Amino acid sequence: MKTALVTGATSGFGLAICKTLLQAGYRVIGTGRRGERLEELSAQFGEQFLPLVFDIQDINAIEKQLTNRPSQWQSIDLLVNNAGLALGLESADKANLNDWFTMIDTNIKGLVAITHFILPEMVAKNSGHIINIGSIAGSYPYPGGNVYGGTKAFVKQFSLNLRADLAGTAIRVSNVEPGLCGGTEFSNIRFKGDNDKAAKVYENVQYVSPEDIANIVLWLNQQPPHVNINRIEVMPTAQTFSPLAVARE
Ligand code: NDP
Ligand code: 8X3
Repeated sequence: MKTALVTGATSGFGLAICKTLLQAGYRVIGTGRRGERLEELSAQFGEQFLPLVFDIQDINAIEKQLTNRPSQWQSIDLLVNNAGLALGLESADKANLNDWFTMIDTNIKGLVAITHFILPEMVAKNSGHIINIGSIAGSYPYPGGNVYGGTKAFVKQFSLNLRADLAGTAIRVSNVEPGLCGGTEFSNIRFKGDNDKAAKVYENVQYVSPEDIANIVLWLNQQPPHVNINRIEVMPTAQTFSPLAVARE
């Protein structure tokens, strides 16, 4: 039986990934700040689920929680670095600096801290798979994407550079790069509780669901051990490209 560690398990993609992996027979460690939600999930999922409560921005808390996890949960086969957020959609000159720092601390520093903790264990047993949740925002710039897109570009390049460092090992690394996805709290958080504004993002469009992303994560890990999907970019069929903007005089 495989053991997965999924960050950001309290909602959205992370919650769907936990459910899908549990249904597929994995044991799952789910993390997040909202302990009550994790306790509810623990009651729902039973002993195949281990909740760990910590803020991924807090390096000491990460180390403490992961070091103290029960012995039967020590060996991780699949790490899903999913916890993350966007804050604001203002242009760079109007953006809030603390929002930028929070995105960097969560999407970059939190992700690398978890990876730095778990990776040596995987190298020691020469097996494991790290699946990072990036974004199309890491490849395609858009107005107001500034630091959020920058953090996801980091996640993409970090994923590829991990592959380089892991040459000759059996450890796999994949970066999932979703586009417009609904059914999560992403936009509610981006727009700081303005739920009407958040709802408009998903109006009259068939978006990609958390279950779609969870199925992709499972599929990536179910590939034969010699197959590593480096990057996978996922958009709803309804989302596509536009011409570059030109400011005319
Ligand atoms: P949600 O807001 O629904 O879920 C985010 C999860 O991250 C929550 O479980 C939250 O847990 C956790 N999290 C956020 N900050 C912290 C923190 N400081 N410490 C610990 N956990 C934290 O969003 P999504 O499911 O949509 O997003 C998941 C990932 O997918 C993110 O990395 C996002 O950037 C990415 N993504 C989302 C897309 C979308 O359109 N929805 C598209 C492309 C990528 P808690 O609040 O309990 O701490
Ligand atoms: C979330 C997708 O396009 O809002 O990463 O940046 S987008």
